[in-house]
Amino acid sequence: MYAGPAAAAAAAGPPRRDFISVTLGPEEAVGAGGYNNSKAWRRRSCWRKWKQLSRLQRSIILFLFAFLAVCGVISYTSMGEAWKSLTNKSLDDQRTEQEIPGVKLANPAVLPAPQKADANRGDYPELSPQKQPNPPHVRRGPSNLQIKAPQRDTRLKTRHSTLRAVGEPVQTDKREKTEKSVISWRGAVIEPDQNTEPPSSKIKEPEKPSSVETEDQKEPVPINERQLAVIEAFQHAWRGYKDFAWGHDELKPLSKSYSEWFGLGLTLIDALDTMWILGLKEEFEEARKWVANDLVFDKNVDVNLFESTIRILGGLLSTYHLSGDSLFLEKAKDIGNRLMPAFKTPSKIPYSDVNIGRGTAHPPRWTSDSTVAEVTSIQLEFRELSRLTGDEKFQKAVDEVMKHVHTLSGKNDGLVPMFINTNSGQFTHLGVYTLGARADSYYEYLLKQWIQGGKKENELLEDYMRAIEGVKKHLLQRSAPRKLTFIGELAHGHFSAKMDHLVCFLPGTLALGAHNGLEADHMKLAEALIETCYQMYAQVETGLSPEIVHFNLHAQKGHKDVEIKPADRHNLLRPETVESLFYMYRFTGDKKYQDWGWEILQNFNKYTRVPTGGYTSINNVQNPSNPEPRDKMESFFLGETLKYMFLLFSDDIDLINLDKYIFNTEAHPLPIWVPA
Ligand code: DMJ
Repeated sequence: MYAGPAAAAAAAGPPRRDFISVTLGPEEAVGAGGYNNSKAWRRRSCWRKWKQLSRLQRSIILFLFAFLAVCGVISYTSMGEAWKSLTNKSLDDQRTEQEIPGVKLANPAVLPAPQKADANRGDYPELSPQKQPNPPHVRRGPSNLQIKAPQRDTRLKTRHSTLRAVGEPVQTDKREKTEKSVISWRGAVIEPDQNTEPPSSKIKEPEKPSSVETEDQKEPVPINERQLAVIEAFQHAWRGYKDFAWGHDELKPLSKSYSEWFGLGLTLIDALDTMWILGLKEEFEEARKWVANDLVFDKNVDVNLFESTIRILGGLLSTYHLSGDSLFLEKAKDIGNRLMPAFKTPSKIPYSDVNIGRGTAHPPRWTSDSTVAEVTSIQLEFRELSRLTGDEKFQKAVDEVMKHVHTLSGKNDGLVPMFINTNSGQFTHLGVYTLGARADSYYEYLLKQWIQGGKKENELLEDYMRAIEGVKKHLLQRSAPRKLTFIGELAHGHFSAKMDHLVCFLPGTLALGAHNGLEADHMKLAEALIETCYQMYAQVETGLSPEIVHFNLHAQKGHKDVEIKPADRHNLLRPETVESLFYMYRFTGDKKYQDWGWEILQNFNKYTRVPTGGYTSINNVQNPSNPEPRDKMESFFLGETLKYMFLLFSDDIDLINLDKYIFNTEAHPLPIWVPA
């Protein structure tokens, strides 16, 4: 029917291999004024028009087409990403909802893809990048808990509700639900991700949850009455912080306001992993939102390297490990990078202060010294950051400090002075030795780094063992009348019977060392010292320890072992004794340690609890009728004191298993790289 055009085309020469010959038939109709919208006609007419255009016009059109094509490709890619993340999120939501009915995990279960390790990582033997953690709830957990309902004592539930809801109607169902979710949620996740692979191995993609590993399931240990009391105390403290200090560093519970130190929400960050461990899902979710939306490190602010490392970096890293939520790792990387300028000193001994917005660092205004405990107690955190990111610079910087301090003269049988110069790299103010402020956590981190790294770094162990011998030789004494073993101080050859409450970390550290195979007499010493630390509470009118005590060396009628000077009788809600009680109970199972901790908690409730929310430091532990509240709740009360209380009262050795985790000096658990 439409042969005409085909014939014309044939006459014009060899037919072009195109569709025109077949489909151009309706052209006549067009010529007759009929409507023709066939594809072929449109193509040919376009082609004709194209030919009629000038070269310039054609170039412009081609350029426009190219431009539009590029735009199209770009927007397609970014929409794809957005779509993917939306889809992932909803999948995660579905997954968590499925695994614990009615309980939505705070952990979004999307695990991070850590940065690639530097090419030369092989030069650095201790560094081994982290294998991506399995989403925690795959290992132990929710599905299991659904099958076997946790055994719980109904009496305890009732007590919990009384504590939580004074003046509120009792709602048994709601209460039961809350408690169930608390147990499931927390019990599901406390497994560290350790990596024993050689450092050269590549960082792996996150493993997708496939099935529950049945061998790792176990009956959850029910929360007991004392733990519930800790949860109640935490919630009371948190309420004060939330109402009056949200997003600020510290709560001032009496004036119902806050104080700022770094302006980085210190209490909130310090408390994150405590909430996780206590199973406080709602509080955790809310705090997580603040971290996601409001925590900004790009600020023109000077922060103390040590404090921000142990509280912020440590808190973010441990929360990342417990929750598997990559938000916390991203934030940890950010603050870790911003702290690095501190190490740019002539000696590589870091400055005390860093401006995290400007990237500058400096010592305190009055000196070029740094504190020994500060520069030697940032290692667990920076080493872990290197392992997670594959970026060796963090570990390199802090290892260099330890190696340098290892070689320094000025020690006394392993005991170190309190200051070190950032220019010369030498100890200063020689001749004064303490296990209290400014030196304490040097000793703690020697042992803990050795454990963290799989007990291979012998210099750390040597320094630790030597130091404990130094303690025994120079600082150990017994008081009168009760012959309490205590640790004093040495100043230019003179012994002083002064002991900071801070020193009470030592029994716990000694016990941890003994548990890890060090000499049994370390455990004996730990037992003697923890008794002393307890007496620092028990012998005081409020049952709370002062900041510093002086021990009597000679019996005097009417005098106890512990003397307190007026300037030292404050209590800052510190954790060290409770921390050591926790280690002692874990390793001995002796219930007296739990009972001692319980007494301490009750006395905190009696003398430091502010009815409108929060707890406060007090000025006078010797005056029960007026302990003189100071109007400040330190972040470590939530980060450490209450966390260690909760763990002390627990009979579940897997609730932060000490063969798998090592606590930093702010009570943030980090994985042991090669578990025992
Ligand atoms: C905490 O910040 C840390 O435990 C540090 O090591 C010592 N001081 C406080 C708690 O007392």
